[in-house]
Amino acid sequence: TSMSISIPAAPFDYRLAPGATALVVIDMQRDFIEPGGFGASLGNDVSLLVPAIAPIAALLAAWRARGWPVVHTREAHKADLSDCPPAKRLRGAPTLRIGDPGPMGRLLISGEPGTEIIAALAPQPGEIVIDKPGKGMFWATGLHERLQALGVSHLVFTGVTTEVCVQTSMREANDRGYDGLLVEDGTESYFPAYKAAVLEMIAAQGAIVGWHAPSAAVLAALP
Ligand code: TIU
Repeated sequence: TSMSISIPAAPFDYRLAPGATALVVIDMQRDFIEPGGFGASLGNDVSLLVPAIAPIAALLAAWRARGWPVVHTREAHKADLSDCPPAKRLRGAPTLRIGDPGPMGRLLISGEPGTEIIAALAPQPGEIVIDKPGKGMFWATGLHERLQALGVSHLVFTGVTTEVCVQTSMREANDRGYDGLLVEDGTESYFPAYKAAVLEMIAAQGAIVGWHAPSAAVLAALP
């Protein structure tokens, strides 16, 4: 493999391993970004997530041009809900629960229109696409083994929402030995203050969970 490259990041430069760094796009599915999905059912303003789309598209183009690994995730359960713990389904007071029929099909169920990744970020052949029953991308997905088989050691994170599925996935990755970088403008939350807090938290104490940098810094550094 080639030499690592340096990206200006917080709390200090991130060393990216060309070819061994996967771009991770978390849950950019209609359920979170479009009206009538799971995110809206929880009472959220889904338009807050839209600004992440263009930076992610630019990063996808860069990774595809280099033939580097790309991972897309969807938060999606089996149709019989056997992988959805009641504790998850019953939490909160949503207008619709996981598995209930909504305007885009059954909420957070694999294969339903709402769980489709938005057209602007549609996966291409050869990219890893996983349906995950948890907030984190490693729980019950087999993803770690697939990334290990590809020799992936570094993960560049994008997607939604920052403090729920992105942060959980980044922490899961950290515990499995990956070096993770969160792209500041490639992630959004329904709660801007939570996004800001996550950026501070992950990089605190000497990158205790990982790094963060804007997409422009990542793109400018790529060989
Ligand atoms: N509710 C919320 O902010 N997020 C989720 O439920 N899932 C993801 O973050 N993908």
